[in-house]
Amino acid sequence: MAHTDNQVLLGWVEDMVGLTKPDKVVWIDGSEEQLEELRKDGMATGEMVKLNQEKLPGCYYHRSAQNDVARVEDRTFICCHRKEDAGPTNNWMDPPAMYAKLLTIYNGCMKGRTMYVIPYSMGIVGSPFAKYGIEITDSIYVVLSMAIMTRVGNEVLDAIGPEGDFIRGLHSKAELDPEKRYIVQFPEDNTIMSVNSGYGGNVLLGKKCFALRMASCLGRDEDWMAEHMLILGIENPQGEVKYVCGAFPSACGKTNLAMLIPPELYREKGYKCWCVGDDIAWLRVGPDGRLWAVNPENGFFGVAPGTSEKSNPNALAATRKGTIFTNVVLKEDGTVWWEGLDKNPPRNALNWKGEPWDPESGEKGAHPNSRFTAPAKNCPCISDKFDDPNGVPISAIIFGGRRAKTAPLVYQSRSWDHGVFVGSAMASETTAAAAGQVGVVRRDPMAMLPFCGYNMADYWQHWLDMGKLIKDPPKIFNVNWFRTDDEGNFLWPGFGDNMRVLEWILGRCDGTADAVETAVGYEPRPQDINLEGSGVSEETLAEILSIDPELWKAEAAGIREFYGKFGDKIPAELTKELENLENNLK
Ligand code: GTP
Ligand code: SPV
Ligand code: MN
Repeated sequence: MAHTDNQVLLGWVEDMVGLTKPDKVVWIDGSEEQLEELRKDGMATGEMVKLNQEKLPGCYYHRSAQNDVARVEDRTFICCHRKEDAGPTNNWMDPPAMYAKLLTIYNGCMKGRTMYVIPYSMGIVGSPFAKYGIEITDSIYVVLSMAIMTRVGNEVLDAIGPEGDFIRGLHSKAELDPEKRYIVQFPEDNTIMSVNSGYGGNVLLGKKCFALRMASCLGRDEDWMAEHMLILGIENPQGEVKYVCGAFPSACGKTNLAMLIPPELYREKGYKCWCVGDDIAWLRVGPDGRLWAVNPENGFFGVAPGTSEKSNPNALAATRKGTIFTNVVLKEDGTVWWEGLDKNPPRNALNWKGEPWDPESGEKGAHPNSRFTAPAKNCPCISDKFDDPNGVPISAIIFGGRRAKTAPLVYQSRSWDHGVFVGSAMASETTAAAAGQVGVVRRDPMAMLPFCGYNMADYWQHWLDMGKLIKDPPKIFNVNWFRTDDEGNFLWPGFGDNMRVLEWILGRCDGTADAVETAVGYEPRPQDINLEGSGVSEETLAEILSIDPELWKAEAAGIREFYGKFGDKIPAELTKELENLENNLK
């Protein structure tokens, strides 16, 4: 049955069979016939609901357990031998203790169930950038989702070959018991273990567990970077395409920026945007001394609420076929709905919990972290470089987050090292993408707080070291689309209008845009951003660009306190940048 004679791989699968004791083992070969069989099986168990095939061909609906709707950061662990290597921002347990705990939970957990063995690739199979994994799971939803989000099947086993290495991933829904839910990375053993969850990021192990937590460790050891970043191509009227990466925390706008449609004014001139990736970038130094990015994924696991024909028509179009919708509203006609899709909440529909839903009840129909799992190829603005094994050269790195007051619309760092400081000092209001309180400001360096597989201070050092390896480094910026007025209304229109900020950013990269130096870095003057047709006045823009010294003094104090957690591991370059900021604010 197994299309491999890799003895290490076969031996590990056999061990996992011995541990979890499934009734049956099925190897995922990547064929459409097998996936179609699994969709039927999923419908028989109720795990998958077939949607209206005329309106949404190849689309299915899935509901997670009600206690299992987001990543669980408090139950996510980095298990390496030295606690210090996981650092103060990760949960840690000694590997033997964690293995002992997990083996008890996994023992016999697949009795009466089928085990699926999914060979998958992060990156283009056979390309030098690709890394391979095997995910074992007892969830059909996971198999079908992995087949959208990654490249799966026999070609991956061929690429691994008889001796090749791979990341081991064991997932079981087990009892979906939140008290026994664990998402565990063992970076020193190339192993991921996830149990008692059935929700996206906890169980689609190629994504955050592998492509960020494990890969960040590989990047540290092999001189590359695994980042929580979108990759966007911006084509000017001359047909030249420049690429940028953007790191924003979960549910802070990566998918939206990655699929941006420029305002009419720009489209008329001939500007176009192309999506290379919406969540994860693997970055390496190219032979030309520039930083090159690939998107290791093959699909989008996007936030549904707020996605509309107006806000993100490209994402919406991507979900019109071959997509799995999770925890959205299920309509009577077998289509789907969520808050922000349009102004017509459906009657006679079921909410994300599967209950009859009254749109007038004031209760939300879709879960705030409901999502779509859509093939990247469906996206109308997918880049022609999406499948290019070399990736794309990066001109700018853009950090950002949700800040009601402190951060200005955009500023540029003075240097690579200062840019690393800006990334390390990122903070953002929490969102529904993770279990826990929403809307509280927390520090989320490089949008990697929940995803860095090692000590964050060593990670910052790695960024500084990479800066020395890149001959022609990208310029580093910070943006904030979320400044509000005193009533809490967003001051900046965002979405397509973010093109206006991108234009300034690219202008800074090629030396054509003006800026003034402020306490935090280089900022545009209001007249440096094209506001034509935006409905934003220069006065409002001046307000969004303004820096309140008192808020920034508090910000600097917050950064100093955060740095304090890392003791003397903080790179001297960053402490120097912090002192510089403090002095500028005096
Ligand atoms: P993850 O998939 O969790 O990593 O999220 P993401 O960073 O891709 O976020 P996404 O683009 O899905 O956006 C999340 C939410 O932010 C949605 O509700 C959007 O409507 C909202 N959003 C995105 N861009 C903007 C913007 O420019 N302005 C405003 N006001 N809201 C935005
Ligand atoms: C995020 O939370 O950043 C996501 C969704 O992209 S998940 O895959 O659940 O992590
Ligand atoms: Mn994400």
